[in-house]
Amino acid sequence: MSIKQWFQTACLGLCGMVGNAAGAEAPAPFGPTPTEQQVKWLRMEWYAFVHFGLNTYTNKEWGYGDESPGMFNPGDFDAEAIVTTFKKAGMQGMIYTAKHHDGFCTWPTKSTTHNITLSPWKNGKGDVVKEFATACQRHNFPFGTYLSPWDRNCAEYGRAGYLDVYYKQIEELLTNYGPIFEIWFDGAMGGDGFYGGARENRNIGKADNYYNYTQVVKNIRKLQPDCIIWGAAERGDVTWAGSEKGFAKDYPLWNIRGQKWLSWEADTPINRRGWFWHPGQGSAVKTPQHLMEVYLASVGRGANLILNVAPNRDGRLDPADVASLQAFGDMRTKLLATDYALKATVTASESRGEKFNGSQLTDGDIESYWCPKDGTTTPTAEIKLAAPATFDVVRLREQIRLGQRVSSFKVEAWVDGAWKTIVEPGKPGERETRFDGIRGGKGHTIGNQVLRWLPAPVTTDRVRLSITSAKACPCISEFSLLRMPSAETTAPVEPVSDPTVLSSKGWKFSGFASNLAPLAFDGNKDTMWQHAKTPSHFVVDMTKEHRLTGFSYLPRQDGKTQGMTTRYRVELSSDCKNWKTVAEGEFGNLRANPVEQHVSFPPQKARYVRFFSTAALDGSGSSVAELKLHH
Ligand code: FUL
Repeated sequence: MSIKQWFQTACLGLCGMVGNAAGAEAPAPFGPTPTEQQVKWLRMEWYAFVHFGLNTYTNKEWGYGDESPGMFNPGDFDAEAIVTTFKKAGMQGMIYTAKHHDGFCTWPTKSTTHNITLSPWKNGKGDVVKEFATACQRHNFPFGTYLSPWDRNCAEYGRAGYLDVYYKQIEELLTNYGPIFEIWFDGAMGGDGFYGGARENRNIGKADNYYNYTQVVKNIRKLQPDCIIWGAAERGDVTWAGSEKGFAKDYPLWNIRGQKWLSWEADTPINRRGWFWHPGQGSAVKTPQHLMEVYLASVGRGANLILNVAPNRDGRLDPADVASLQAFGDMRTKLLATDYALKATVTASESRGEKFNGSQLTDGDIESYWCPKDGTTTPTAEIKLAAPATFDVVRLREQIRLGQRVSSFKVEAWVDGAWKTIVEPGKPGERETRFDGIRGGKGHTIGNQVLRWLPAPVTTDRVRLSITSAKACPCISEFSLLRMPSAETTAPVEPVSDPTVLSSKGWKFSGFASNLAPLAFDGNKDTMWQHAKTPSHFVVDMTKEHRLTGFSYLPRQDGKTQGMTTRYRVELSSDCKNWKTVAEGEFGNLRANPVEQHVSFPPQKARYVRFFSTAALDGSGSSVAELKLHH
């Protein structure tokens, strides 16, 4: 190297350093920031939930706690097949219900005898948790576990003695099965149950006090510091996104609670019948298109999605669920496969130095980010594509390691010689709830990522991003332009026929509020039979004898829970005098998931049906939105 070259190189290096020192320092973090584990977790986006236990065999969503372990016998269970199905669909992990509210432990726990050692499966030597954990490890697929705090089997539930049992269960699951990426503590707490034979109602008061979640969190951190803790009265890392429909609460979505970073997880079953597998559920599977909306309303708002796919009584996934999962998975993979903004040239209104300039938006590196100087909260960036492209989804990501900052943004496209707004900036106070704004939604918060599906595809080679409000200088790591795959590219899901429903034409009604009883048979989910008392009942006269095999019940659908029937009894008669009970039980989990419930009973002939609402939610009153009698 000549002296001149050496001097030039040294000068460039020095100037670079000076440049860096003057303007290229990273901004200080703003507000609460996520832990490394939370960052990693958010980047997983979506994973499977697997509800599989005694309820799989009883057609129930919530077992009472007195079910026999003898029923659990999944002759064809294949954890490997389940894990590879999830992986193939693009899921990033799975969480298994090691124990649901019925208290049955699907691993050979030392904490209670109500466990899998009493099941005929593998002659009492089976361990579902182990089989899933091993298959996951083999496929490098993160494994997590759900352990219901509410235990309707345990005699000690509601007293101090149960805590030893519960803590022991947590310890076993976090010690014997390798790394657990997430542990789930359910929110359903206390109520009636078997409780070792007491068959009574047990109220635990404030869950946080009873379970001592501060202690639980401490114990978990000691055993597995990398494990994400769901729930635990918000003492953990992640909280429930507030529905069991898969949408993340409201949008805008902030990951901030006071001084703490708290992320959101939206949960939903792929099948409308519930979290556990139910006979004949095939036709109730959600379509790939619907799952895409769920994805946009959860991951697309900055949360994670946990999608339940339940094994059947053989221990296999339902083919209808698998078809829809795979079709949605393919759709998602295609959506994310081509980013038309990748490597596009970016001219930003401002940046705090080269390391933070506009091109960081389109470099495909999730860690680098574009950031203006401190104090600038409304910068803009023009993105020039190498060639015109057609897209209809815009994705943005913030560098969340530095905190969540952006409250609203706008995107424009250069169309026919002018800037046209394609994502309107959100205004303060506006909210998208449920599935609102899935198409044509506004630009509010970003967080880990936001996906905005435009009302129609746009073709252009120039796009402009404007941050319209932020709490501190925005740090935007990625800007992408994507194309939603068309619905035709997805595999069709074979419909499986529902049980045959009797026509209610000409039927007569008596009993309480019998003038409203026809509303439970009118095919209109928005009208209902209701009566101010519980228990209550009405009588159906089908005017002639039918062979009945079961019924389905749709709880009230108006968003209210008061008077929602949660316990029922069905009696049949041929003469309206002598009655025989054919079905009796509980509709579990209606508060969180008020979906249609199906009950079968041994076929019986009858002309009269008496439906009893024996318990209901939230005070007195009984209601039924729809009742269908099956033959
Ligand atoms: C709810 C439970 O009550 C349901 O049965 C299900 O496990 C769901 C994921 O959480 O709170």
